[in-house]
Amino acid sequence: MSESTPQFTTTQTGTPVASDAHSLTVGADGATVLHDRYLVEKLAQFNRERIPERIVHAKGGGAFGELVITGDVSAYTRAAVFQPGATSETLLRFSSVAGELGSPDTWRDVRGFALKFYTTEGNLDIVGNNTPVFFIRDAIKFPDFIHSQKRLPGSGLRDADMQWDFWTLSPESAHQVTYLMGDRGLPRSWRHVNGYGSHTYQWINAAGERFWVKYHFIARQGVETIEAPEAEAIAGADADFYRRDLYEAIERGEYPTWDVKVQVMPYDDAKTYRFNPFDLTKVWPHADYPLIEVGHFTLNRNPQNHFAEIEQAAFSPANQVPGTDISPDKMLMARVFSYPDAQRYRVGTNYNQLPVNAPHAAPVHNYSQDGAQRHHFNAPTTPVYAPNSFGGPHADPARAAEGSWEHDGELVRAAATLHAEDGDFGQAGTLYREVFDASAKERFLVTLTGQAQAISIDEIRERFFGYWTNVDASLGAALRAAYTAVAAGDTAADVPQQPEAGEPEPDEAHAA
Ligand code: HDE
Repeated sequence: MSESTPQFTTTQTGTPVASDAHSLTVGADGATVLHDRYLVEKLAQFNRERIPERIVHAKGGGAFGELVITGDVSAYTRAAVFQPGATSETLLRFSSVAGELGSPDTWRDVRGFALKFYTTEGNLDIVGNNTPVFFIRDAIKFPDFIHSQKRLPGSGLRDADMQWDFWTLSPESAHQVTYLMGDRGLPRSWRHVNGYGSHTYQWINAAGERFWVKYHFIARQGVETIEAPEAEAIAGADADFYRRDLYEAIERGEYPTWDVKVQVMPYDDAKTYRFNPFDLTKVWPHADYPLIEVGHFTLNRNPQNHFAEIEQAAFSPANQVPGTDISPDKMLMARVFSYPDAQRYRVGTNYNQLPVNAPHAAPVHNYSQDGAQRHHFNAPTTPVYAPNSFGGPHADPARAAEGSWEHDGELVRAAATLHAEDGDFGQAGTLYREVFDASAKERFLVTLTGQAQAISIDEIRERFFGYWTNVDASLGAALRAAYTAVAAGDTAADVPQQPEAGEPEPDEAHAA
């Protein structure tokens, strides 16, 4: 409790109130009079405490910290945030994808890993997940994908038929679904997940040379996972398990740290690389483009107010800084529109004026004005239009000179087509055969067998077996046998064990 002298309760406009426990009534317990201004204000404010939850990634939590650059990547980017020795205040929000605001943290899901670096050149947001790829490669399917993962319109219930109908009709999903149904779908805590920018982004160095990069955030505390029975028990006992873990760890002074690394692809490689380097369902094998050290960030400060600083936090791939930019990844281009649109709807048109979303280390100079809840405004002497003759802010010629890839027809054509080794199942198979160890493969088979049992429509279940056979033929056979055995009432002991996986493809060193 506060040590200071107790303050009088006031209205929202600072007037001390007569009572916080008794409405203004006729006599001690008579009729309530409508001109009880504080009663009316208190009830009306209460009715408006909720803003629309995020349509995806609704349940989450986060903390603040600091990014420290210990490597030297100045050959690839001029961004001040990534220069040797630079430090930047950081916000990281973790989340699940499909669950609503009150859903259990430990439901099987991909985890959001949304970073905001408050840099001296404006805020840089890297809004990724704990997996390096995604379910689809075209944004037009995103609303459909999310609909299929949420609830049936009639019953309001989640539904395995709907989930697997979408996934088995969208083969590009196989890589990400392999991650999801594997151990990474059940993290031990948010502290024990890696983060990935997932997309290919662009870096531009001081000489204007461009590079393609993929961001990796590697948990120093290690990637740790839990098994389904434990995750289900926790979901019933504590829906906020991950949020509580992160908050209490930071309160204990146990500050989690992630190493920041990048894979760098020379600009022209993109035109001939064996995979389409802008295809979000693919990783770049580390053998092709090894990880380069950039620095690390540590979370060491809990939010003072969860609603103000985490629920209202607005992350967007549109928030880039000089020396970074987006790439011709069509998913990333659609996200540049969608996130600010979602935040204008969810938080309000001036959402970037809220302290958590405003730049903390860079000024704001532009001609936007007014809009609901406008808080910051230009000096009266600043013109409200450009061009002008009165010294108003003007564009940075260095940025205009940077140009970009849009004029490079060969690159845009390369980005527009699938490349030699593009396929929907190759990297999923490599992940299963080369990254999952024997026990992970066992858990994977048990999880998928359970998924097969939850599917009620034979045609979808047949496609389900075909989908996993395309990932790995031996997995598909074991899965069909396991399902058949369980469906026939055999005990788990009779379920065929995981057969030896097929021979791994050469040169498919899958990115961890
Ligand atoms: Fe999101 N996504 N997304 N997403 N996403 C949102 O923005 C969207 C995608 C991710 O902690 C929304 O403010 C589209 C990929 C995270 O606040 C929304 C597409 C990746 C978060 C939205 C994608 C993500 C979001 C909902 C297909 C990882 C939570 C509320 C092109 C690489 C950020 C909001 C936070 C949130 C749109 C796909 C990660 C609706 C259109 C790919 C971590 O705007």
